[in-house]
Amino acid sequence: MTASPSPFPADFLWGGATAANQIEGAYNEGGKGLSIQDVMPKGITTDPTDAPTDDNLKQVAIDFYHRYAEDIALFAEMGFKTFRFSIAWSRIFPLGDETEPNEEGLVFYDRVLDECAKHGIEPLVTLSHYETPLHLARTYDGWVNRDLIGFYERYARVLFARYGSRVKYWLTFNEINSVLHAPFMSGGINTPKDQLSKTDLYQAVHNELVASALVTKAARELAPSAQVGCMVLAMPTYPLSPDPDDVMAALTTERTNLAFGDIHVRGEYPGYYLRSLREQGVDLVISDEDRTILAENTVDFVSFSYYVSIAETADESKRVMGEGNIFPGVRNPTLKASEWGWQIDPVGLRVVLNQFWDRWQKPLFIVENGLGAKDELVEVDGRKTVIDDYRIAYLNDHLVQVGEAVTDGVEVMGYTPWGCIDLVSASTAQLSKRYGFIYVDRNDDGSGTLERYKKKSFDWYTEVITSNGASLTR
Ligand code: BGP
Repeated sequence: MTASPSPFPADFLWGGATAANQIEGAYNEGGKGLSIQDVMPKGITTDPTDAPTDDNLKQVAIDFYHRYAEDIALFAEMGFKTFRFSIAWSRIFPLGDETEPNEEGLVFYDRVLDECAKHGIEPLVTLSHYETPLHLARTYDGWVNRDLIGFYERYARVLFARYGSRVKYWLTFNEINSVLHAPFMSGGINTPKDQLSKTDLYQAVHNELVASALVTKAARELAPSAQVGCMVLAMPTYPLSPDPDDVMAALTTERTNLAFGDIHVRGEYPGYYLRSLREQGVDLVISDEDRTILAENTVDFVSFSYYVSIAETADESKRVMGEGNIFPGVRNPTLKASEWGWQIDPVGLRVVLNQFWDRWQKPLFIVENGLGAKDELVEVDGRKTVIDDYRIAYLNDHLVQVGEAVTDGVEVMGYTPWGCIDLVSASTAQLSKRYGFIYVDRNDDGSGTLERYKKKSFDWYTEVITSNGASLTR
């Protein structure tokens, strides 16, 4: 155990990350419309229901809608410099295609921002985090339809005009590359995945990319001091063996994710991506105006989630699949996995930081990382807590690698571990898959008091932030 000088810059943004649909609850309060999450009671593993059902934990989630002040105060107690949350599109535009926003929804986020300001916490806001208004999914087939671009731009303009002077960091689409794998959750695409044509799917991707660039442009007009980043799901992909065919296979798989950063940073479709579209028989509608919008409105920074790395091989017989975040990958035999089968690879975070920096030379923001685990609430010295040494070890080891990347010369803006307070899981809609520094007393069957309890990791993270990373165990 050594306390060496910290490699982290003095203005490093330590914090935590959440999403509206996973914390707020109040799914039908304050004039909110339904979102796609309101018909996904079991996460992405099952088909959406026709209408909301009582077994959907997200209807109450962790009740952040009513407890935000208490929760933000707890984040402040840990010393958070930043708090990542998303704005629920359906609170602002309940159907999504209205022309006037819902004032009550805007007021709620005014209050959240006031609370952040009170504690000197810099908000980091995601515009769209897997919560497209349901009406846009059911009536327009979500992002397959170009009309969504206009609806999203209108929504973003309302937010920039209202909050632009108070929010410096904005993210356009959470894990934009996940639309290829989870079209309903990520792209509000109502057509079932197995009936969706490749052309429709990639057209939806294109529409989101154009929308991302258009709102970047809008932010520059309406909120000139703001910075806009893309948000990609990062999954470093290693060749399963040194066989050159495996190396090429790994590169090809990884490029299905890298393309999204390439387009956001370089403002054009890379050649390998166009080739892949051609070979899949995909015929996209891309206007000259779209090309100009993409080229002229590239991002200020790149943010990403990182939980797992995967392997890849050209040899079909060796493609033993493991779990991944949203989509699976070939299992890496050298790594251990979480209780949910996600392989744990701290060095992969250093790899991806270096790779992205070398590739794009844009500041990088790690806006999700963490360990989903089952926790046991115990009593220590008359206080309820969780002794989550496994979570501390996971986060410590990943942060040590972030420090290494910083020492490598990578520009890292900050680190917001996922689910800084326990929340409903995106993939499985469970509360028992816990990520937080703060335990929330709510169970998968909906029982529980919603009381908050500080875990052991709460004190650990406080120390990490106070020491600017010097307290990490290397
Ligand atoms: C990311 C999502 C988050 C979050 C996280 C953890 O893909 O952006 O919303 O949920 O993964 O995944 P899960 O909740 O499935 O454990």
